[in-house]
Amino acid sequence: MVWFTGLSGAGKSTLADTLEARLHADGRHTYLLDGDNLRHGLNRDLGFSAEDRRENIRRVGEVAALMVDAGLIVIAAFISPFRADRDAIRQLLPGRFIEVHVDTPLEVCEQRDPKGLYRKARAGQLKDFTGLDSPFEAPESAELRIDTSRLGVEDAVQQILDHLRGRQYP
Ligand code: GGZ
Repeated sequence: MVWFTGLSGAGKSTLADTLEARLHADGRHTYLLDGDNLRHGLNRDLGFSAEDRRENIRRVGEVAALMVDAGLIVIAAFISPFRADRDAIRQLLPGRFIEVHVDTPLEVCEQRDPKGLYRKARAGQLKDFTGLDSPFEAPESAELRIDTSRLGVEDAVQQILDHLRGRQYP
């Protein structure tokens, strides 16, 4: 599976969508898990406290492992701010967990602010916002690191596809 981690606005969903489209075009069976389809259903009881984020990622990891077992290429796009939580999923999927750190600088994410969430958080209307008053623990050994302020979407996705092919994935 390909696991995108990074700040809000870093470009995780855009990369995940484009990667999925490219894999589809190649006839691969994929499933995309992201905050949007999970936090409205399975995880709708969870907020953004550290405890809830941990539970969010734990459930996503379990679901992803089931889907990988079923033979799908699973793509996940979550902030997933805690290293220990991401590492736990790596343990669940030995040799099949490809971590992509979408390492776009906070200032760029904040400038993009596609949903106005950084503005709200700065105004004190949104608490526990990642990168501002809630931590993001950067990966220490992600398989790939992509800064979308320096690399275009198509080039970034090509880099991920090259990595997958190099591993003869799946
Ligand atoms: C971070 C928040 C918050 C807070 C709402 N902190 O850019 P988005 O809007 O579309 O994606 C973010 C999404 C994060 O959900 P995840 O499930 O990926 O988070 S985690 O892995 O930390 O559990 C953002 C929006 O929800 N959002 N409040 N306080 N992002």
